Amino acid sequence: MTQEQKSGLSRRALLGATAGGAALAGAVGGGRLALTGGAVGVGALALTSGAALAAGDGSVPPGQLDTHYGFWSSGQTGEMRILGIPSMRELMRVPVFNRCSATGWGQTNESLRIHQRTMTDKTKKYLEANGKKIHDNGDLHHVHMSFTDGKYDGKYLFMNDKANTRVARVRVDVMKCDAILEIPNAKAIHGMRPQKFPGTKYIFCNGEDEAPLVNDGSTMQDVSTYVNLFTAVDAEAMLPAWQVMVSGNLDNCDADYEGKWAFSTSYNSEMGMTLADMTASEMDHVVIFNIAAIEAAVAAGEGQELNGVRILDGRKDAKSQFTRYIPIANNPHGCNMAPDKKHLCIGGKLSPTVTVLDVTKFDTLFDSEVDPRSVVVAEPELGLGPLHTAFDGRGNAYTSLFLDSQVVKWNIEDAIRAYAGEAVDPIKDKVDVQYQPGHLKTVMGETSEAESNWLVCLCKFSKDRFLNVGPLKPENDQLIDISGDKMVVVHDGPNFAEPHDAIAVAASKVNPLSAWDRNDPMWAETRRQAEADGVDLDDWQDTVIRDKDDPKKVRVYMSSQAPSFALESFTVKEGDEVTVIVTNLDDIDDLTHGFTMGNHGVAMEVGPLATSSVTFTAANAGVYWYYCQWFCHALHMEMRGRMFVEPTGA
Ligand code: RUQ
Ligand code: CUA
Ligand code: CA
Repeated sequence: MTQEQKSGLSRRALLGATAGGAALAGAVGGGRLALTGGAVGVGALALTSGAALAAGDGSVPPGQLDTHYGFWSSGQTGEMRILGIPSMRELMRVPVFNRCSATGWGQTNESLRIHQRTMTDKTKKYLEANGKKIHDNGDLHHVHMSFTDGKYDGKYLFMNDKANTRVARVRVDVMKCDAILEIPNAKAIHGMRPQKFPGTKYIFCNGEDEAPLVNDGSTMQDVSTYVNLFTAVDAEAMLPAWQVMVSGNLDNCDADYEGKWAFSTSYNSEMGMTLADMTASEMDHVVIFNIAAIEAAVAAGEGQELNGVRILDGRKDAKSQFTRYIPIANNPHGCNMAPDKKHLCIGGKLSPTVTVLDVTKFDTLFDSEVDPRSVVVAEPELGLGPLHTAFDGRGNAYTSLFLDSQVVKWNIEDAIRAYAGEAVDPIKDKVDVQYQPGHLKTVMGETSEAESNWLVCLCKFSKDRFLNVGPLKPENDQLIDISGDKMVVVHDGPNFAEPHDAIAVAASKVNPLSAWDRNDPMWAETRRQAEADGVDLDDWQDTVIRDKDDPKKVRVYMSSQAPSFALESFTVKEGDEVTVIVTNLDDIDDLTHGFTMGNHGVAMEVGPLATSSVTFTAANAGVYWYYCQWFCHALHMEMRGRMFVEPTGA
């Protein structure tokens, strides 16, 4: 609770931006924000200054820790970000689908192996033709944590890349990406969710874009050959488990709390190829996937195998037991399972409604010829452009209204009573957000342990909320206090492209290490090579090895210990393929070194007790300095050495 809210004066009222009602709303929310002594003492007059307002928003005092981790996707930036909640302080960026200058992600041999592990032949051919090793962009929409028994288990974070049809995994213990899977056959993985119960055996992945199943140019114009695929990924192996062909495309998805179903929205049931065609029909649908029926058919070898994955036909015409289609109005979008383990909420997008489905009734859809809409138990009209829904632990839902630029709080049970004919208004509150919200998340709200304290609302536009930084504006992650009857926006958080989605996890669930295990699987292959070269990575070393079979290849092993590298210089020849392997022998908390080779476009992070390696060709004779680019010591600037590249023939 900020000082201005305590005193009943909202920031907006002070700035004269909106009507007085907002000021009253400001006085109601719960007092969860820790107050600094300074904030308490600030007088009403001082509130008009920017500094006083900022102090009021700094909800977690310096030196104190947040109560929750926020894991943010970054959309087209392609990385995962970690923020503290409620302070909204950015704590870390974890490169995944992007190229990172600071850490060398996308350049180190360890990261290249992760990128290339499941690359399809088509992608390899494309990259080779374009002189590239990997796709170094991505469109990371959704981050979700692995589950055990419907609760976050703190083991993995999974995320999608819509741009290049991939899914990645981040290990929570080290907060690094350890697996990237390019999903064959499907196109554009958009919605992505881990199975909630009994645990995350599968990651469910929606293919959004339609294309011929065998996309080899033979049937490009014949849209009747286009399909969309729903993919289940084995979460441990990070390999595809099975795929189901569907009617229409797939947008967002979620899973139930019994391990029986997965569900996906489809905005293009029309299979249209133009905007007009995609929005032509009154109704689109939600697809229900019957996991047990699919697993049985896969085990029995039904369907077809393509590029190593078994594909079942779950399209409407196939009349299988794999899927059911529930008609939903007009281009639905969000797909959110409530923590009551019963209700699934579908955002109407072009329809002002959220459709509530009772997942405990889904069995009936497969038993007999029932009306598929019989599982709809509520359909409250909430406002314009409902996209996503979040939940608290008190039976309330919070839906983002993109067109209205609002968050609407409504009660699920009241919506069900209203749908049954009772005269009850399910809408409890609405709050303006700035501006055009997409995703929104409550703390632990996509698990059975939903809390009722904070809501983060990820706004697609900030417009006039921040200093102008040019034609490209930041976006705006807002923090909303939902502890009281009224929602209160308490914090604006400018964010670079794009705060697409986020989850908020209690800090007790997340327990990362402070130094690497020396035998971490991340550099198993590097260690194998070191062993073959007779190098002990656990010892202080300074070894230059020329490959016996391929004398153009040179491996340079060195350790780093603040403030020096074990090698003050090394010598190679023009044209050599040089691999530099650096082991950080400093086991002190927060002592990261780096290795940057001047004028070679080469830089990597070497964390405490980590081993990192990078390969480049020494193309020009001369002297080149390498240095440590992570500040590590008073003599950090002196942590450098020379590479001598001898002219060819020398
Ligand atoms: S979808 S703004 Cu990519 Cu998450 Cu709804
Ligand atoms: Cu080592 Cu800076
Ligand atoms: Ca449609």
